[in-house]
Amino acid sequence: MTRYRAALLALFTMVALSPTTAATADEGPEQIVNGTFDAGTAPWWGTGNVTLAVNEGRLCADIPGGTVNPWDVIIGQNDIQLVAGDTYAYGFGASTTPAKVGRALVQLPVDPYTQYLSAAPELSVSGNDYSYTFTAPVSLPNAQVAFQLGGSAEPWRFCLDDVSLKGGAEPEVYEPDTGPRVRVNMVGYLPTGPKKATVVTTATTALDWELKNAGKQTVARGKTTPRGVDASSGQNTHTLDFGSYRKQGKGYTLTADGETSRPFDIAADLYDVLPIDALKFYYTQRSGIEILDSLRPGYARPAGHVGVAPNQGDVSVPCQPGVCDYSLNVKGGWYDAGDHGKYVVNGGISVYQLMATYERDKAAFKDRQLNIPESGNGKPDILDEARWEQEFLLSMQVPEGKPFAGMAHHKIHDQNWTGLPLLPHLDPQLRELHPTSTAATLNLAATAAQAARLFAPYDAEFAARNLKAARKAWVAAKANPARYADPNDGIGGGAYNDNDVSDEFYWAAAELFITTGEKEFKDFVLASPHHTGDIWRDRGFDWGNTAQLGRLDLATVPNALPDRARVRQSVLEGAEKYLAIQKAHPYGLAYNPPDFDWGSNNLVLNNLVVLATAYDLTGQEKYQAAVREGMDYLLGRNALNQSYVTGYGEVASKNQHSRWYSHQLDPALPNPPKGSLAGGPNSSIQDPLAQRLLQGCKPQFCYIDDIESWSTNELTINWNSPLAWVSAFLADKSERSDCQVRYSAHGSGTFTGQVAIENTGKATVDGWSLRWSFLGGQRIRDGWGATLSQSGSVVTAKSSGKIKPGRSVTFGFAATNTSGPNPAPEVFHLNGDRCK
Ligand code: 9MR
Repeated sequence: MTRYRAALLALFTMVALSPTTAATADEGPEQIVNGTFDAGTAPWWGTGNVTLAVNEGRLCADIPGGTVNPWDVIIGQNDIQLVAGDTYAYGFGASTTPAKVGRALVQLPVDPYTQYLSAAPELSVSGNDYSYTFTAPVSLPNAQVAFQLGGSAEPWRFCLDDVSLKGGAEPEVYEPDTGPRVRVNMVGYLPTGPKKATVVTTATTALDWELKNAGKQTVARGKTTPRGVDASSGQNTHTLDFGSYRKQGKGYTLTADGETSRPFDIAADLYDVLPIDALKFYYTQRSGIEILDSLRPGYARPAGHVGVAPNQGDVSVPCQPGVCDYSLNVKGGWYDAGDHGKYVVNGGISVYQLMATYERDKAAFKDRQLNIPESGNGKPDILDEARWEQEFLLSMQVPEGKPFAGMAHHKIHDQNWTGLPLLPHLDPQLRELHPTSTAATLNLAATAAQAARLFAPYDAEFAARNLKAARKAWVAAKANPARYADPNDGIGGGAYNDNDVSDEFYWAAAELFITTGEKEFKDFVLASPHHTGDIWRDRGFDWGNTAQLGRLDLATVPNALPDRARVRQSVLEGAEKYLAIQKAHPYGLAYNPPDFDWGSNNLVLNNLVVLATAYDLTGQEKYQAAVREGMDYLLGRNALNQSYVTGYGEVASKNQHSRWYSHQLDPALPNPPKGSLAGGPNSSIQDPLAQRLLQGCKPQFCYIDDIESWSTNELTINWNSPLAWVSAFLADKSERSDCQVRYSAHGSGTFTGQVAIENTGKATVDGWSLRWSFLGGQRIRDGWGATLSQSGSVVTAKSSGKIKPGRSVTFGFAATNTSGPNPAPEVFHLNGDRCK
């Protein structure tokens, strides 16, 4: 804080805008947050053309020249409470180089921007203090203090300090409504899964708990376990475990310490619909296509960015000035989040995770599941949805003959940030391609290689196009290994900058190797530090940390890597780490850094992906239990006692930051669709609303379900993708199937195989069909003990025989393997259900 003592006298010469004495108002409470800039620049904001910084205790900014209107450059603070009839004293200190006349306003933050105070301070180089009084004509929860500084031909510098607005009522202190102190997964629990809850209490010794059914009868009871103060919430906690109760039913509640939890179910089909909803999310994120009411009632909107005014994109999008001399048709894809930007790095991990969800359990994903325009085309809807994005990623590749051919442009988005709400087809901003980056190019290489193998059975042309693009991207990335996205390129869209792309290289090489089996990629994978290093960060993987994607695929997707057993073992090491974090956490969170990251919910989920993969690799119950318990946090067992998935649980996020699901701002618009994940607690609270309301928050409390809180409450394509992956794992009916398969193969070139199916269940299997995929190009030639057929990579063995409980049947085959590795299939389905 500094003062402009030299000009103290000026204070008495300022114009008082109302006859009321400043002294009366001066006694009122302070309404401005951080008017001294002792706590940095937050929650002050500036228009996109100014950068706010604290300099010697003052807020200073270089004001650009060449603007026309005063409001072309603004520095302000929002959400100031005014009380009608109350008189306010408003003051600040300011200096400029050179001298200027500014505009100081207290106003309505939206059209018609009614001004309650409007002054034109003469700003000087030596600095002055300014003060005014005014009487508020209306009561308002969200008035705006604004300094309008535009309209100058020449650039100049503005410094501000000691902004104060005194008067009115005590500013509201935000207290989240956290409901009953017994915290449960409000959706419910799986009958055979863990069932834990967290109690917030001052008690330090064990408490009694009771489980009641919907009829209020007590069906189980026990004692809590005191867990002490939880660092992520600052709360004293106990946990309680009712896992031995397994009876299915609706409307259970838990009571402890005189508090009764919100109701929940115990049901085997608890997660059957969540993966579908999580995947349906992508259709309404689509750019370049009309969203049909018949497919998503209440969500219809015209196609966004198809070159129809007022849109300026995306059919022929130029580069930013000086970046390239061509335009690209980059229509389509998904909007990244609540903005209209489309970013290759983030699109990459999102589409990867959709394809990985499919690749993990192909039989679970079918045509007509997602109610999308492609439903009914005979292909799994999840692949159709993934293709919508993959086609966009392909379109971002620099064409032959141009500089950086084969590289991918990092992103395409608006020239300037737009306000909310704004439906995609109404966005009037110029759209621009930003420079190519190595990270984007490797995201393209990885996902295109993955798409090549997954689309092969459905569309050979698309598969081939992807493989070609992947190879080109790989060569281009190797030739340009350090073209990094500019961290300052964040106007009108996110920067998505990342200066370490060694992990993207590893991921791309892994996907290319799995798909092609080629030596170049194998050698690259084996030599990469990410192949053997401890990549299992406490904070989880995400768009900027992608080595884990390569490692997980090398462990789970059949391939002939020489050290594959070690790779698989390494996933278990990661899982053990997350298991230990979860065990120590009174909310059962497998994520617990001292500060929570932007989009923490997706990191929570990605740690669960590692745990789930460990279960897929070993079948060990502890890993499955950890995934199930981990999901409890997202659905209500947390400090805020709320679900972060729209439409799931009695109290759930519904106001995520989005320009088209802006119901909170315009009742005519919808809330986000059921199954939309909110980013979740973010300790850094970068947006002004969170900065105003959540200052000093403990990690779990750094969240607010308000559309303005873009740093804690956005929705994105890369956050819903792990939700789809994990919920598909939870919905997996494989544990309901009772078979175990042993597969062995001998020889190369022409080889023979033997398959034994054991009925591990209690009922006789009367007639059977066993299905698997040959992913190394193997072809069945002959079979015995069953009738074998093959379509593409999918092999089916059929028999009309019986398999009694506890008994096995064995059959064999001869097959050819013309080139490369001969990976053993690892996933088998008996009569449609996945075997263990
Ligand atoms: O998810 C991104 C997060 O990891 C970064 O820390 C943050 C700041 O760069 O940006 C987040 O991504 C946002 C992107 O920049 C623009 N679209 C919305 C994304 C989610 O908030």
